[in-house]
Amino acid sequence: MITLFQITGSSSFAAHAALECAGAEYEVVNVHPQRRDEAPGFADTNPLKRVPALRDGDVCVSETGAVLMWIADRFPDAHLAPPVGHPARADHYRWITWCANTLHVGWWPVMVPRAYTPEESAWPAMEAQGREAMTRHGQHLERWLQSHEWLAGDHPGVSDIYVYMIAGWGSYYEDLQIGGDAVADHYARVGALPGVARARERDDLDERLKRYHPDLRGGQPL
Ligand SMILES: N[C@@H](CCC(=O)N[C@@H](CS)C(=O)NCC(=O)O)C(=O)O
Repeated sequence: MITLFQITGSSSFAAHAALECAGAEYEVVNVHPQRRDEAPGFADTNPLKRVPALRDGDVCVSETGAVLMWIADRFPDAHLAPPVGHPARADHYRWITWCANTLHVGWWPVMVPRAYTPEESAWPAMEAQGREAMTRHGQHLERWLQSHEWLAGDHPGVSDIYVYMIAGWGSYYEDLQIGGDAVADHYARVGALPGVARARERDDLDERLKRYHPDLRGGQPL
């Protein structure tokens, strides 16, 4: 049995959506963000106590990109990644890695500048630089999606789901859009996948990835 440790509406959403798209049998353990020690098995699965973390038999996987690649390889019939050796496999590796090392972390100066410095006066400049960087990353994505339906190969895959989640967080900011029409169309295509729609519902998220109940995680008050 696969166990996904998650915090609803957080970075674990992509893993949840990938498991749904894969048709996997799995259970979720809802981790309370402020009481992470209470989730049985969580610290053993990811000593950093960050989500997503996945246990698959004796295997423990954490880090969003790694979890997504694990799920894609574990369920090859779901075509969530081009096969090993296929030229599009290179795009799969590239986009997953880019999401993990650029797009995902690109949000942090915008969302949590205080994590970088306690100097409150520096936060606005940090946020402004972060927004500029996110705009550039959106342009990079836009260029690729202007000529590609999916990020890697002919099927929607885990790299599409990762980008969907990270670009979707742009809806928290009315004045910051990631990419242009091609990214928006891709967002709509990925969001319409039945597995993604089911995960959204289970994570209590609307179509813009906003929480219906911002003060709840896994049904529990924050
Ligand atoms: N690099 C990690 C980041 C995941 C992450 O930031 N998870 C958040 C929830 S959105 C978390 O658990 N943060 C707690 C912490 O960093 O201590 C990944 O890609 O999985």
